[in-house]
Amino acid sequence: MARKGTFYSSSLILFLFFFGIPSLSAEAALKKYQFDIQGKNVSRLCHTKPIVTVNGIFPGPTIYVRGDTVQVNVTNSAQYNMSIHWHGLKQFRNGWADGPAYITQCPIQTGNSYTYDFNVTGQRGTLWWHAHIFWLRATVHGAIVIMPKQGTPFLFPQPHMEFNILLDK
Ligand SMILES: [Cu+2]
Repeated sequence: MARKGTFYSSSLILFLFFFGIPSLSAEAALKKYQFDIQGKNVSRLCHTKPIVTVNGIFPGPTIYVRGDTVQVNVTNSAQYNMSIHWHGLKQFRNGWADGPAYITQCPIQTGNSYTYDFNVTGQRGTLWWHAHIFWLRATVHGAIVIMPKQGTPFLFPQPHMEFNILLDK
């Protein structure tokens, strides 16, 4: 009996190996982003100021994800230690990736990198990410857009276009 049970288990594993898990395989994806935190002169309304940015742009890059797993490698080249928080995201079984400095992690020190690795299974919507230490969130922030499953219709007439609006000080 034990052998028979073992046989069934092996068969199931082989089946999953060759055919995948049907409901998950279409969605499962790995999205990788690189965030380089760096100082940059940025102009707004005719004034130029040195600020801390991600990848030299302000606001920072938008993360688009439809799949399950996101990896964001953060390299901190700024003169301030910091962490990144994924605001509003439910960190199911990814608590270590939540990002508040001195709560779930030590801040990423100048010259060091840290890879946030989390999944967004079952979540959707437009949220934002931001530095989670001191005043750095004022300029180190951006949007994270979690799109619904492929083929999921809108709950309203399909919009002509979409763009993100980020409100900051
Ligand atoms: Cu937040």
